[in-house]
Amino acid sequence: MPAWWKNSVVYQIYPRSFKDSDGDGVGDINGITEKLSYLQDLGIDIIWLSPIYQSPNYDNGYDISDYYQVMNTFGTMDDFQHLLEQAEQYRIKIMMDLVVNHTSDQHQWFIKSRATKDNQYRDYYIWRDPKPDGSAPTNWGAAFGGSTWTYDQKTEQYYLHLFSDKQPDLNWENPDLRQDVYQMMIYWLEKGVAGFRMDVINMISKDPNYPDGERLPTGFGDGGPYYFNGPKIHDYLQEMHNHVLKNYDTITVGEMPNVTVEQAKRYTDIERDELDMVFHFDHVSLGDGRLGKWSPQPWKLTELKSIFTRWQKGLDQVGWNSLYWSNHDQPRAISRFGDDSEHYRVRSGKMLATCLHMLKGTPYIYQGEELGMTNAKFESINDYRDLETLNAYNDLVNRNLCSRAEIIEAIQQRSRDHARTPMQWSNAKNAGFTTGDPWIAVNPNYKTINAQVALHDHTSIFHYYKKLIQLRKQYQVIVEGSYDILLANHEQIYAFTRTLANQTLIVVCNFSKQNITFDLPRSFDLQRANILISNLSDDPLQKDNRLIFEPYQAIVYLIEN
Ligand code: TEU
Repeated sequence: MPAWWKNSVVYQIYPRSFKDSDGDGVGDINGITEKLSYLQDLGIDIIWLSPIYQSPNYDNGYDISDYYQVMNTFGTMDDFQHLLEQAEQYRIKIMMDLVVNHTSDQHQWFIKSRATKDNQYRDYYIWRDPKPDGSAPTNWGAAFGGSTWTYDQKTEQYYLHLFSDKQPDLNWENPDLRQDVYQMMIYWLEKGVAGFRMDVINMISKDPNYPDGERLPTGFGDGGPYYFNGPKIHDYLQEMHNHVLKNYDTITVGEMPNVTVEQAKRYTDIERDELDMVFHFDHVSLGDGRLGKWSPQPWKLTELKSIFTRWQKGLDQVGWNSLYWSNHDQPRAISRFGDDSEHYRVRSGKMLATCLHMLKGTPYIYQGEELGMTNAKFESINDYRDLETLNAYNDLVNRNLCSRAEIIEAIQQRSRDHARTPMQWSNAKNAGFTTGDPWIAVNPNYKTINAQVALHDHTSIFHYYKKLIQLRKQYQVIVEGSYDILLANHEQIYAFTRTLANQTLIVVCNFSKQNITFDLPRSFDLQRANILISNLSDDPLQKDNRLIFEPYQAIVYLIEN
């Protein structure tokens, strides 16, 4: 019997933008509780809750100042306990977001650490002397711009921060720090949470020599080889398993930028007692240019298919895949991989859902994906809130690395804020998200794209996701079937099979705006096939397995031998 999380579907909630119950313009925990019946109707099994801990919200909760307190804006610990209890009534589990590569600079640990050079918390963080010329210990660039080091006048040392200067990296070499993290995890598991999504967990082990990296187009050095998948990462994860996770029936997923399939096999091999699955970034990095996501380039379907095939085949016998198109850091899936025009938004949204949910692994639905929410067409930089976006807008132009027009174009495609506009519940003011002033503008298309419309339209993306989730519960071939690619070199059609015992699924998705004629191998007798799900009503089958697919058409055939 496969582990329970292998045939589950996870729904990610970014609490700040999900539902505001008290009119302060920011989503909160009681707003989530209000919407549990909606999530039960969709059919999801697990909620991944982005951080709800105390935070100054410099990075919207990914900068934690107290792991044991609920963020005041989101509510109280009693509100969270009530959410847990209500979710259990709906048979929905809740996994927390574990952010332990760094804390907020307002965490008590860091306040004490930076006070003097010889207190017990000094080594909870990573302090280094300046180079002889007074410069930073390494030439590494931070994810949110600038150097990864900030000089502290009081103790005359630099501290490391791979993200922003308000997110100092924790020193996992320190066993006392690790024990404090494990105790905190136990605290939340004892409350009844089902597990953790672990934020950039493959960055917690750094090369102790802190060497300079190769120079990048940004002007900084590439520190990646010295902090991604570092020397002690497996020791730390196995220690975490032995001190905490082995005592609970948890789900764990490690967010891992720059992880390869081979490394993921080690992280998720059940025999190694580390994690259940990982989030890789290979597909969401498609088209990244010399400035990464801020210089987006065209991408080809054959590249996407090659990535999915590498991960499907690589983890088929050892480990397990997570499956996602978007999350709180990524643009909206339909705008990124589909077609958010009025004509093709719904159809391409269903096509993307078909493709992802028929792959082998645990699917993750990001809030609003089931409604076909799209990128916001913000015209002004003043509409954006995300520090990563705002830092890029200022830094890249000020350092003449791109023009103002180029960075605006890139932001309109890739800003994290596209995933963070308020959930669109109805055509009421502010899309029914808040009775107050929303912390970020609502996407103007909420009048027509919202849950109220979707629930009453049996042809909506919502009901299509609902059916995909039901199929997963009904057909074990979707959960366990082995994957093989078809038409690998086709630039418009993504076709693959899933096989288990005498059942074969043939999944066919047209990722293009064109009518496409193509032939499937005659070894599959499509005349005998049943159509499990389709995003259009018409049958594309001509004679001798010749198919004519309309733009963004998707079909899943089931053949039973
Ligand atoms: O993101 C990790 C990460 O790699 C980010 O650089 C993210 O992928 C990038 O912003 C995409 O362009 C995690 C969290 O998901 C993110 O929200 C946090 O800001 C970040 O870590 C720091 O905690």
